[in-house]
Amino acid sequence: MSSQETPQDGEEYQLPEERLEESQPQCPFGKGGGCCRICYMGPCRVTDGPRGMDKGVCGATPGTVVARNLYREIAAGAASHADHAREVAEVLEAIGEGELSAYQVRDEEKLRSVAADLGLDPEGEVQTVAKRVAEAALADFQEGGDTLNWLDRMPDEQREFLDEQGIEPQPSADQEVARAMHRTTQGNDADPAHILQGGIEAGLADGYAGLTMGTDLQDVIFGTPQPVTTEANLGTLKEDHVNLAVHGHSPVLSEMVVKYADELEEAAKEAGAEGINLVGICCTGNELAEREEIPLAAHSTQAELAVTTGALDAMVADIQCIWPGIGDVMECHHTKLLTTTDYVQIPGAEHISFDPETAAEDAEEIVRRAIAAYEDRESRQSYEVEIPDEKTEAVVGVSDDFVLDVLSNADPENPARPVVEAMESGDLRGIVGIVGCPNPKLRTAEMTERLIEDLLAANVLPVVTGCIGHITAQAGYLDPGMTDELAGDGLAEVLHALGDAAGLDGPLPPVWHMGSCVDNSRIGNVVRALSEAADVPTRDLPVAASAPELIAEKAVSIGTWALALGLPLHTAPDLRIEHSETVSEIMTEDLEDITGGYLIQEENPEMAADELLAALDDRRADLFGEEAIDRHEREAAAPES
Ligand code: BF8
Repeated sequence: MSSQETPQDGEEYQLPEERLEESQPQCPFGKGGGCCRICYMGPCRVTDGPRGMDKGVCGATPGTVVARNLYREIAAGAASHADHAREVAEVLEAIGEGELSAYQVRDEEKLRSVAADLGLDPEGEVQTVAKRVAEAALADFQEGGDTLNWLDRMPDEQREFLDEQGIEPQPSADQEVARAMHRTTQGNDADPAHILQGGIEAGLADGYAGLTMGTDLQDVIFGTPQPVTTEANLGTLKEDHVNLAVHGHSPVLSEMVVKYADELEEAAKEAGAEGINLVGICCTGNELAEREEIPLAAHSTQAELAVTTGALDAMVADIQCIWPGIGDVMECHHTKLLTTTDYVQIPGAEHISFDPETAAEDAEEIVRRAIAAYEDRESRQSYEVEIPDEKTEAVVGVSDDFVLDVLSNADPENPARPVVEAMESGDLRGIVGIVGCPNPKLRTAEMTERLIEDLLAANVLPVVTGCIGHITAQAGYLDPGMTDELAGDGLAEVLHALGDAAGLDGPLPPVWHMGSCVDNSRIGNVVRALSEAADVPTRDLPVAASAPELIAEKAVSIGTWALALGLPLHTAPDLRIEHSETVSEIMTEDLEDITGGYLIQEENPEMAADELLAALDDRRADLFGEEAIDRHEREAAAPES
């Protein structure tokens, strides 16, 4: 079944900023979390504030309603990542069974190390180990286990700490999501604190049976990234090439497109083009950039803009963050939108069902469609191509494996030592994982750029993923040539020392690109390694997380996972909790006693940076004593001799 809802002749399309403007004023009850529409006696608008009901028709309080809504957001995010990870696990299982010729194990060492960390036998034929690991992964989506296997990838100490509070996800990620939906139906779980505990458990299921499993298995099949240099922004499109953009999330599709774009280069030339220019959008862009050096053309909010250049011949998409508005823009250009996942179809798109078993044929068909669209562009009487002259260089693929290798080179006895010493001296005031999306509500104010520049100047290292990877690449923050300009003196020293330890000619870039949103697991792995090597619980490390422009439910579940690891979490826009004082208090205060993490909400970038710095300094003071806190401030204030 499909529908035709794209603009007809003469109608105009709008871009995200225009649609945002038209959506004003947005519903305050939706925004504050007090809109309950889970039963048909409502919708009810409940709030602890002055205007609204203090209970729904069923008697649900603002605490119940707000907590249920938040829990459902977290569960939706967990479902997205878990489904993504499951599909990669199915590919690994087929590799293990010798049933897929298009895919192989590219990183055998990673396969064996993941197997060992899961308590599986890492020895034997590659195919046998692959099957073993895939079975353990798929068991995390089935009934009957005692616990999620991938929780073994969690820091042990924090796992035990949460266990003591009775926090543990269901033994199957699917069961976790189903339980979340069931628990939050009308007339079920009504205690806000208890509901939020469920949310934390769903965040853990996301973090391990979603993010970590996804990254682990993608690294095994497609290779573990090492730093490489690529380019970013719409200036990476080339007028005289077949421009094919890959949009979505899973390398199972995009890696195959890379292969066939290469193989069909001659066919593109026969069609009159100079070649095929493959570029990446949103997270699949990050996946291809870090493994294949493919340019990062656009983040999700810019995907429609890429079409308006008139240079893009085809955009192929799989899952998640493919805005339906793209179909409208395509109608007004020659660009072909190709969807490939059977459960994701978009009005205005052509659907080519992609199946790992027929990956080669499907990918070839996709690339041939792009070449045909180029020929269509060329055959038109007139068409306008306007590619912005915007392009930057970016070092991407600063993976956890790379970082931990560099630290081991610097001090083989105790890899955490250089980091802990720099944290104590204040040369490295902390690390902030800056993750998530480009929200048009905050994009015009450059929320992310301003936050990051303030943190860098204060000697905080930002590590980034997802569309923040695109924003920082476009801003030049992934260029090692910017290290001395952007980083405070202490941080610059650390980045130079690590560059030396990595055997590079210069420093590491001021901001580290760790990959896609699924690759937030890489940040989790670095936190785990630091915690274990330094023997400091994750909830005591000067590490925080921020989603400064969050859009997706996936970003909410990733943030909840960070809270479960005991990290302070900053978000902008505010999470939808304003209408319940109880929920606001739990998330911003009480949670610290339960997981170690707590929520900071701030939409002003400079104030957000200050709050994050205060959170990091609190942890440094607890770890190293008050005197460690303001060394740099004292030095700056000292009279020159
Ligand atoms: O998963 S950062 S807009 S692309 S949700 Fe989506 Fe947000 Fe981009 Fe990747 Ni992540």
